[in-house]
Amino acid sequence: MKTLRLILGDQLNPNHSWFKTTNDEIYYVLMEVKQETNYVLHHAQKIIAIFAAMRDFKGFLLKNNHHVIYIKINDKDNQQCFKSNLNALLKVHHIKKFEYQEPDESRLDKELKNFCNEISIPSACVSSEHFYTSRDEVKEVFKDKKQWLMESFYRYMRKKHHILMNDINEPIGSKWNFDNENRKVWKGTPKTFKDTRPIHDHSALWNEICNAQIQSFGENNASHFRWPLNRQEALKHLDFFVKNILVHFGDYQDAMHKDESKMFHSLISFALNTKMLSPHEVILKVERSYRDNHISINTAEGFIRQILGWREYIRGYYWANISSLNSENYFNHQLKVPSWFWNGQTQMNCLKYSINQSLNEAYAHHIQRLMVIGNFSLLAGIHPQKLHQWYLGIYIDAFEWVEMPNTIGMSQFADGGKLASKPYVSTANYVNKMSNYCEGCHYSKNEKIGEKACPFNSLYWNFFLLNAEKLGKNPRLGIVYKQLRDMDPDLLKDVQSQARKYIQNIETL
Ligand code: FAD
Ligand code: DLZ
Repeated sequence: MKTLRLILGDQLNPNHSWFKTTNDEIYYVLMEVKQETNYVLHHAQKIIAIFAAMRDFKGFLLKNNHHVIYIKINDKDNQQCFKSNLNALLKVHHIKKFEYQEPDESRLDKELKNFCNEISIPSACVSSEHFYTSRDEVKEVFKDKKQWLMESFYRYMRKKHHILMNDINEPIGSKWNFDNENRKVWKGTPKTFKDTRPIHDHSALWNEICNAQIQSFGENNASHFRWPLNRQEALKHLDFFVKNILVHFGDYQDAMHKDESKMFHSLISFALNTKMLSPHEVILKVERSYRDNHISINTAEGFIRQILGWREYIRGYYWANISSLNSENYFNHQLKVPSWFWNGQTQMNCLKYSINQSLNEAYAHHIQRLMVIGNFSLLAGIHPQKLHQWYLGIYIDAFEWVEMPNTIGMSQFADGGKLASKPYVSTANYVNKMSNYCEGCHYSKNEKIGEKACPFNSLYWNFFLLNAEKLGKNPRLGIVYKQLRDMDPDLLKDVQSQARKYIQNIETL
């Protein structure tokens, strides 16, 4: 039966069972469409990466003798949205059946379900064969639980998939979690690694994107494009990471430095999220490296937890909470995202470095996203969904299923604490401890009040004062509220007025 199979821009998995055999009756379609480039203002590199990777995938399909229909952004018949293009293709090619892989985003999930209900031919949705868990598994694990503790889900996953477990199904090293050993400050040694990712020239593609008048922001780096864009490149990059860099990942996971955007992080999130790499193979490679005595248990466990634990948990959380994630705003924060989030022009060094790096590379590591940019946004009172749009646009790896729970739940506590047991916020002290950002900063990390006082300090205390009703009884915040009770009331008043001044003048910080 003549069948049309849709492949989305983040479904570039050459090992999917769809591609195991060739069939003259099956037509694959990939589309570059403004519907997808324009739902949020995207970083230039994200658009280039998706289009370039989709075009590469077309090459893979053709090489393996599959029929491919590829709609480029400037093709004259491109109607710039999935539905219209699909309807046209069904007619022109006399298609008798339509198939697609489970989308990871609820917007597209609904759209494609509706499309299937509207057409008169049979249709089918198949698994993307990527994740360990189904959409509902995390929800099942936590049924009836108010708080969704990642750690308990992670242990369940370790046992279920027998990862880093001994013969009697106990965790190797007699501990589930070695996080306490992962908090080292980085002072220049061990040396970081030269960027060995491939270099592509995508200037011509960038011209096509510009000709299509797609709006974007950030550096395009088109002529010197550094992201792995197919499975071979991603595997080579992963192998280099596991062999050379991973050994330092655990120790310096939380460290930040002005001259080092990547530290010892893997930079595999784009390849994973577009499904060029599978989470299973990444985890098995890391476990093998531990069993071959190349890395310690704290390193192996720390890295595997990110993918087997956090990544799967975040996805389950997304599908369980999607109906409320779009409106959740526990603290009723209303501030718009300051314009310097798009140009990096702020006098706060930590934000200046983290945002400029994101603009230049479409990448920031977890602690920069959480404990610098997210930390500031929560303390200042930025509207969580507006912030979510910014995060969804700027990072190369940002797809709603993973970005939204991280932003709304983990970083902004906008779900009232379902995902995180306390808000991830800090004063300048934490940023100074984990980075060298405070050196040479316009603001003073040690001051709470005064013209040069670091905004993080007054905003921090102001945040807890303002939200005492919502947070005061949280057992994990007992020390914070005791410190507040012990503070001189006059100092507290000054701190609050300093914070108010900073919030009112957020554009000029
Ligand atoms: P590494 O530090 O090397 O970690 C290895 C892998 O673990 C990552 O590639 C990723 O697949 C997985 N991982 C680690 N932490 C998380 C997490 N919290 N949630 C899900 N997977 C995780 N990650 C995305 O993939 N896309 C996003 O859009 C995204 N948005 C984020 C927004 C905020 C506010 C925060 C706090 C975190 C966000 N993260 C997101 C999680 C994390 O920051 C990135 O996965 C990580 O920085 C990617 O870089 P890396 O590949 O070098 O990761
Ligand atoms: C992010 C993105 C962009 C920028 N462009 C396209 C596109 O033109 N065609 C496409 O199929 N997918 C694109 N994507 C990815 C989707 O927007 C979407 O985020 C994922 O498919 C959801 O899981």
